[in-house]
Amino acid sequence: MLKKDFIWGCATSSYQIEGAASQDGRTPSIWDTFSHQPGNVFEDENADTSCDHYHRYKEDIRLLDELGVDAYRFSISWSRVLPALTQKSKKGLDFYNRLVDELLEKNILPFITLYHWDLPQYLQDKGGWEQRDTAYHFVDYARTMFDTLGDRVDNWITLNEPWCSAVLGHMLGTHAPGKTDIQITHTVIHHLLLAHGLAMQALRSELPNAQGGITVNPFTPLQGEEGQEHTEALESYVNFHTCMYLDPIYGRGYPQKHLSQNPTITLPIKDGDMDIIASPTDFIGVNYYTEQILVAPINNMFFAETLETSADKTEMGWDVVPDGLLRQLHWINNRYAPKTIYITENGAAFNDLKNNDRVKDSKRVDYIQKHISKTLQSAREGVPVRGYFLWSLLDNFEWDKGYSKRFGIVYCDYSTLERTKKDSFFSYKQLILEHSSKT
Ligand code: GCO
Repeated sequence: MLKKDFIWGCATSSYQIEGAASQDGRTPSIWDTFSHQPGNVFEDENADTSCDHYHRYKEDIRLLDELGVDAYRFSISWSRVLPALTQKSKKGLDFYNRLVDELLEKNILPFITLYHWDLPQYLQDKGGWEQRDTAYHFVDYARTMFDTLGDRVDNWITLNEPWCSAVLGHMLGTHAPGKTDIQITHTVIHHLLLAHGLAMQALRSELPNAQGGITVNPFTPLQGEEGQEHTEALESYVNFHTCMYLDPIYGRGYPQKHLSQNPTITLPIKDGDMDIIASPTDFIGVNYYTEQILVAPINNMFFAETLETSADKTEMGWDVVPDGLLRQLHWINNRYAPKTIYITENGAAFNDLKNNDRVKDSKRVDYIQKHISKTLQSAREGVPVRGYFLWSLLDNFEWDKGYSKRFGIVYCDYSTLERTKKDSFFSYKQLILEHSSKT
């Protein structure tokens, strides 16, 4: 159990930072396969080495310690610990044992994400998330991790952003496994949510004192123009991109309006599935980066037009909208009344330059400060937000954008792997210090 009312943290994910892609028996994930296929990732980059966190985790934990965080959110590479369907890797499991022990020694709470998009390739070869069996394989893997780390880890996140796995991975094809099929997307959504629910049930039976939840990236855009067509466009958009996940998790089933608007689409629901998916969670993880403004029409890929605004933009081209975080937290709280919300990711990419061992990332300093201020405002206004995890500790492999987008508060020189603390590292440290004394 957490002793503090509000926890401060940093987040990363396995494929984005670990490297050591084929070391100690690790087998490929769908992201290894995808990134090695030409044309999928910016400049055909991959994360074979990335930040080499697998070998440098002690140095990275020292950075977390210096930063003064209460908690560290990281994910497990499934194919590192289970390199084949029925084979456990002692070396792979030992890496996470060492990582957790090192964190605990520094008094940093581990928050583990079980699935941050790196499905083992051997499961993709059997159909991946299109197959119901994958949900059951996920639970076997989750149990392995509960057995291995459950004596020391109390906080578990089943999936990170199932929207990305489903929509980017199976509808838009910009993420692994690179498919573009709307029916498959829906099949995958259901199997991902089933996997989440089954893992929540396994967590309750294996680790009754642990806390569990899921991390989502809700879309709660603003309506750009008055009028019914715009209201309807917004509703359809939110139904497909947000409520498809949160409604079933909170026991409301899938949004019927979305299904009736798209009568050819089917969901592979079996008896009892919706109860499994609605298994109670202890918290919801929210990843927030930006807010969009929408107007009609919605095209056949369920995307509405977003309005160009004059807001400052990050290197991803995303508007900087701190108030959007406040609005989103209230929206979630009003609609679903979760027990606890953690901001499991928030941060920004900017074009950072290193000069004489200094990275002056004043835009990131400002971004972080403003979003934390809105997070704390939401708590004062009654939203049960109990923690903030900055994305990310290190610059890392930003999926299809490769290394071109830097989100870290620590700069990574990818040729030497040297880490340099950016100005935002020191300002976040200061913010943690100031706020921790108050909570
Ligand atoms: C996500 C992922 C992270 C990204 C981060 C920046 O939210 O997309 O969880 O892995 O790197 O969000 O885009």
